[in-house]
Formats: sequence, structure tokens, C-alpha cells
Amino acid sequence: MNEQQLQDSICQTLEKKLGTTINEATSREIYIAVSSIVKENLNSEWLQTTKRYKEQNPRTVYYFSMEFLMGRLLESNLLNMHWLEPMKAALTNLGFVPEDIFACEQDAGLGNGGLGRLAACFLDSMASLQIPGHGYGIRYKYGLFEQKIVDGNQVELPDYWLREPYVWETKRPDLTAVICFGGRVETYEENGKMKVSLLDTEKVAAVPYDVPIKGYNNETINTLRLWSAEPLESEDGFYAGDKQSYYDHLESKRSLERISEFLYPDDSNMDGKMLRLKQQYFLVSSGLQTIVKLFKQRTGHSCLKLHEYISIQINDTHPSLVVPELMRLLMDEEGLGWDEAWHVTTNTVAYTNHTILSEALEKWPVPLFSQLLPRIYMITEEINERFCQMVYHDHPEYRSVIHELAVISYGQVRMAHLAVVGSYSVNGVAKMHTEILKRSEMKQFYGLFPGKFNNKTNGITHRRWLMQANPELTSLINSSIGEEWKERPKDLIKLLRYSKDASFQEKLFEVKQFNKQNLARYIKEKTGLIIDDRSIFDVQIKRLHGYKRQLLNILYVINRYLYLKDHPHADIPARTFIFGAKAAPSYHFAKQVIRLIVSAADQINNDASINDKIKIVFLENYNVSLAEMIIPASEVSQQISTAGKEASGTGNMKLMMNGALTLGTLDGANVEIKDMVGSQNMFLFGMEESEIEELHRTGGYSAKSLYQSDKRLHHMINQLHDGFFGRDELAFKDIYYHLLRDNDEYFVLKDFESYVEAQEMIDQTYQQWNKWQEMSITNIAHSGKFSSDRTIMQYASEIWNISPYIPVPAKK
Ligand code: 26V
Repeated sequence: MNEQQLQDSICQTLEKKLGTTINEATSREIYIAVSSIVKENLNSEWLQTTKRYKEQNPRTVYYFSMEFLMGRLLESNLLNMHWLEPMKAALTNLGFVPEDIFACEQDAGLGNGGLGRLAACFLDSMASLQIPGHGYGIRYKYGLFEQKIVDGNQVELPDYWLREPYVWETKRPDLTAVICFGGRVETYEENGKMKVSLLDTEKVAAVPYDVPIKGYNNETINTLRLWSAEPLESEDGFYAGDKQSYYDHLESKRSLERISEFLYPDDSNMDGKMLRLKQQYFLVSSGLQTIVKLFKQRTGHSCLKLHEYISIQINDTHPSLVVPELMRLLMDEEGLGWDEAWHVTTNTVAYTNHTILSEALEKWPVPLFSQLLPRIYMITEEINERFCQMVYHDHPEYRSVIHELAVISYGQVRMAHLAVVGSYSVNGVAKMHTEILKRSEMKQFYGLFPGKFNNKTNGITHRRWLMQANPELTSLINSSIGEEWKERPKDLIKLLRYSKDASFQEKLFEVKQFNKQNLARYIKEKTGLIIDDRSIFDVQIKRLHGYKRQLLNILYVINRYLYLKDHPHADIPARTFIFGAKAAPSYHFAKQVIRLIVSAADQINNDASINDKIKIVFLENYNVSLAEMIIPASEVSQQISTAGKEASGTGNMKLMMNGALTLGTLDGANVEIKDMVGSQNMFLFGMEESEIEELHRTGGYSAKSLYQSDKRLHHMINQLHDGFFGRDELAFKDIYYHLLRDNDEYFVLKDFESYVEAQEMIDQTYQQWNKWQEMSITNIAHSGKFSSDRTIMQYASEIWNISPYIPVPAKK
């Protein structure tokens, strides 16, 4: 549709659907009109794709994830439909600011951070590459909490994102699945075969809500299917008992609905909560039941061939119950024998690992697990038994460590072991991370199953993170190297030709200034703070976690402040330190770091004696939409995790693609960024992973002695304790103890010196204008490798054995 047609269509929809006119409509009403036009248009293509999948029955992948951090969908849908420019023009003609209309959409914040956003980028890439691939997740009523800072502290508010109807979803009650919890297992014989039945279970309906996932520049629309827990219809009628049991009835209905009520907001600590395990089984069982049913309908084959048509990729261990649940369906419902079912299962499931932090590894206490899922527990026990037998007989060299490898051990079910044993592929998310898995965390499993292990370095969709978030940079790129890079992001490398080109550098600078001014305006609106758009925009945006070391960043800022107080005329460029981070609600240390950042901001921003050389901004409620505004405006990208701890990182890629220079450690995908751009085009610092390992091995690190011998550190840390930056003296005592009494687990003090040096390099380089622009262009040019299109092509060819669909050209 062109501009004029869109305009007419908006006016018509307002009148017909919303009973209003263009002159009276609110922004929200315009948003509803526009998105319904888009949704309606998607629906017919969606049907076509589904029809094609039905007819051709291609190999299909299902991406199972407890999290999909989608953000907003109107603008990305418009972009992928090629409607973005005409729609912006139509809205402008009608007297609206397109950005204000897009902002009426609630972020779908159904994820915690990197893992959930990765799932969203993958959906965009699968559709854009025309790979038959669908996402299966949970339709949480409440997404990740909304963060407010009150009196310097993080406060969490519920994110009731479904308050207004969600335009993108279609409820599919016809596809409802029934999920059974608890109960008891009875075995009996039938025709000489052992049969199992599960009795007295508590049942809940799983109702899917489908969201279309539109590919860029093609006709493919895949599906994100989100499951919602609802009471079973048959049990939902009026309850004809006495008053008490009527309320009991309502109560139990409510408790069933709680399964999909909220997303667990803690991605740093494994908390053995029954409800979380219920959520996991709920996702896995509804998803698998649907897949098996559809497979039989479409192919008419027995499930013995399921793995020939289907792969299931599990996003971390959270959905690893797919292994015993698929076994259950194949054996108890489809009548396969153990060996047949095992063959199918272990050729269907593939597992991606996203963390090696031991606190985050999922383990469930046996009593909880077996009570909630008795049949699944029986099967898991059998998987464990057979696996241990296999190791004992076939790998005598591992006999002494069987208890370390077992799926069930020390009274716990270890989900990572279940996932490795029950899958045909195990992948890490960056080269370094995969090497650590093979070399240490999963060393013995690697010894047993070397062929299963592989690497798939993460990626990000350049459509959302460059084309949509940064249209100005996109136009600049188009005008110099053409537009092929949009479909072949590696073509961005052609920009290298312009790295020293004065006119290109000038234009790039202007684009950055434009985006910085835009962010500065937002900051002023939200916080009242006025920031200098000529200062360096230095950004650290990610979940707050000890290993990500926001503490190192803020301690450095405090150090820079103390230096400026002593040297008010020092010739260093002005810097704006921008933070965005949510802490898990129960993570006290992380919350204290937020308080420290906010307190330091309070004091430093208001100290006129340093001549506005430092500003600190803590942006509340960091989420996908905020990221889309911050990233194009960033100049320094802080990726400063303790080496060996950040599996990959993806913010590093988004920032690089938008021309920010990385200040980072050799960790996760930073290593691969370095491989592309070279260390001369980043600011690397800190210990390497091998050095840290060595320190751990020898116990050769004492934070206390560093503190005692380094005057600067001494001074700064004492101030944490003495209440210099807080309202009371005890405000930062946890941080103080973390650093000194607990020996600085993440080597913040150890890496401090080297970090300061890298920061000084940044100050110097920024003053060499041309050099900075050249480095920035070099980074953008090499960022094509980090498009999730590359990542998805690798999953497709090396794990899923799926090739992209190539449409037959229509006959003329
Ligand atoms: C962990 C847990 C622990 C148990 C309770 C609930 C919960 C929810 C989420 C998580 C996720 C932790 C793992 C994670 O987010 N890893 C991140 O994955 C990114 C994508 O691969 C990667 O870029 C980051 O480096 C990695 O930290």
C-alpha cells in the first residue's frame, strides 16, 4: 500500500472499528487502527504460509524457550513488510509523530535479558531466511517487572502488559491441550506389554495464542505460539455444591491459572520453586502434544519417523523436560518401545547452553520433582539408570566419576545432564564459551560424546538493531555502499573503503550527534538532567550482576571524580556515563550497586566544582524499547565482565553495529569482535581467562593486600564504608564486605589499574577526531558477522539439517 492508501485506510478503520474520527482520535486509537490494518494484512499471508507448510511438510524446527523478549512489534512488522516509510509518511500527513504512535504499544517483556532477546532475534531471522521454524513459549500475564527508583533504591512494579488487548495475538482454543500434574502411576499388563496409566491428576488447559512472525522482504510468516493456563472447560461450569465448595472451586480455578501468571525475574540464581517447575512442564507438554498430533495428521507416519521431520531446540535447560515428556508420549500414548522412543527423542532434541555460572544451573530436589511429575520422574530415573549402566560398561575409565555424571544424584535431578544425555547436539554461544564447556564444565560429557558438542556464536537481528533503531545510519550506509547489505549483512564490510574518507566521517559524526541529541532530550524529559551532547556517551546496559561488574564502572567514575576535584583544570574530555540495569528482586548485592550508582549520580551531577566534566545517568526500567534509543547514541560500549564468565553477550554486538567502540575484557563474543576488528580498534583490558584460572588454582589473590597497598583504592573503598556517597553509613556495607572480606569474587580491584589505563586511552583517542571516526566505521563494517542471520544459517545447516525455502518463481 502506498502513503495515500494507508492514510485512507487509517481513517476508515478509525470510523468503522473504533467509532471515532481522525480529528478526535487519541494516539492510542491511532495505534490500534494502524496495528489492526497491519495484522489483517499479515493474516492472509500467514494462512498461505501455513498452507504451504501443510502441503510440503518441510523439516521444521521448534524453538522451545521459557522467554521471548519481543519488545514492540508494530515498527518491526512495518519494516519487514516494506511499509515503514509510507506508514511514517501517512502518519505525519495526518498530523501525528510516528514515534509517538509506535510508543503506544506495550513492550512484550516476556524475558529477563540476553537469553530471551536472543530467542526473539532468532524468530526474526528464521522468518527472514524462510526457514520453517516456530517459537513455543508461555503467555505470562505479567512480564518482567517494571523498575522504579525510589529514594535511590530499585522498586519493582508488576508489568501488566495485557491490560489492553494485545493486537498481535490470535487465540486458538481449538488447539487446547490438557496438562496433567501430580497423581499416581499404575502399571498393568495388556497383551503381554507393560502399560502405564496416570490417575487422580490435577488437570489444566493449555490454550495457545499465536503471534505472526513476518519475514523481511518475503512471503513467509512463521508462528510464535504462547501458551496460557486456563481451567478446563468441562470443569468450568457452575458449581452446584454448597457455598463453601463453590468458593473452593473458584479458588482451585485460580490456582491453575497461576501457572502462566508471571515470568520469574531472577536469572542469576536457581530457586527450586514448585511453580517454576510447573511452568516448565506446562510449556513442554503442551508444545510436544501439539507437535506429535500435527506430525501424525500431516504425514500419516508413525512417530518412529518424527526425528526425520522435526528438530526441537531447547533454549538453556529450562525446557529440558522435553526429553522425558517426549519419551512418555511416544511410549505411553503412541505405543513405542523404550529403545525406539529413545532413538527418536535423542535424534530430535538439541540443547543450547547459555551459562556456566554454577548458581544458575538448574537442579530440582527429587521429592518435589517426583511428586509433581510422577510418571516423568519414573522415566527420568530409567534414563539415568540406563545412562549410568552404559558408562559403567562401555567407558570403564569413567567408572569412578559416574556420580558426577549422573542425571539424578545427591537427591537432585540435574537438568543440564538430562539435556546432554537426551539430545543429539549441545552447543555453546561463543567460541570461548564452547571451549570452556568442552575443557572444563562439561569435560567428561565431552569425553563421552565428543560429536555432540559444537559452537554457534550468537547474533542479533540487524533489521531491528540497525535498520529500525537507527534509520539515519541506515540511510548513510545505503548512500555509500547500496542496499545489498540488508539481505547480506556481511556486505557491510564494503564500508571499510570509507574508513578514512573525510566526508563519510563527517556524516557519521552528524548521525551520531543526531542520535545523541535525541537521547539527551529523553534524559532531560525523564530525569530533568541536562547533558552535554558533545560529551562522550559511555554506556553500560545489561542486567545487573556481580560478574558483569557494573561495580568496576562506577568505582572508576568515582575515582575520576575524586581526581577532578583535586585537578579542576585537568584536560580530559567531558563524559556522560549511562547505566541501564535491572537487579533480580532478591539479589541484595546487585541492588546495592544500583543504589551506589544513583547516590554517586546525585552527588557528582550536582557538584559544580568539576565543571560538568562528569554526568551519571541511571535510566530507569531498561528494556528493549529503551535499548533501541540508547544504542544508536552510544560511543563507548562497556563489556567488562570477569573473563570466562559472560557466555557471549549480545549487547556488545548491537553497540558495535551502531558504531560504538568496545571497552572490554577478552570474554565471550568480545573475543570474536577482536578477531574481526583487531585489538587496535577496541579498548581491551584486564586479566585473561587463563590468568584468572591460574589465580583460582593457586589461591594467589588477596583483595585486602591490594587495598592496603594501593592508596587510590584504599581511599575509594573507605568512602564506601564511611557513607560518603550514601545517605547513611551502612548503605554500602555489602559491597565493602564483598570486596574485602569475601576477597572480591569478580576481580574488580585486581583489574582496576588496567581498566583505568584503558579509560585513559579512550580519552586520548576521542580527542583524535579522525581516528575515532575511522575506528567506529571499522567496527560497523565488521559487524555483519554478528547478524543472527549468520547464526541461524549455522544452526540450520549444522544442527537442524534444514535449508531455507526457495520459492518457485510464478509462471508468467
Ligand atoms: C537463568 C535462570 C536460572 C534459574 C531461574 C530462572 C532463570 C532464568 C534465566 C536464566 C538465564 C541465564 C542464562 C543467560 O541469560 N545467559 C545469557 O545468554 C545470552 C544469550 O546466549 C548470552 O549472550 C549471555 O552472555 C548469557 O549470560
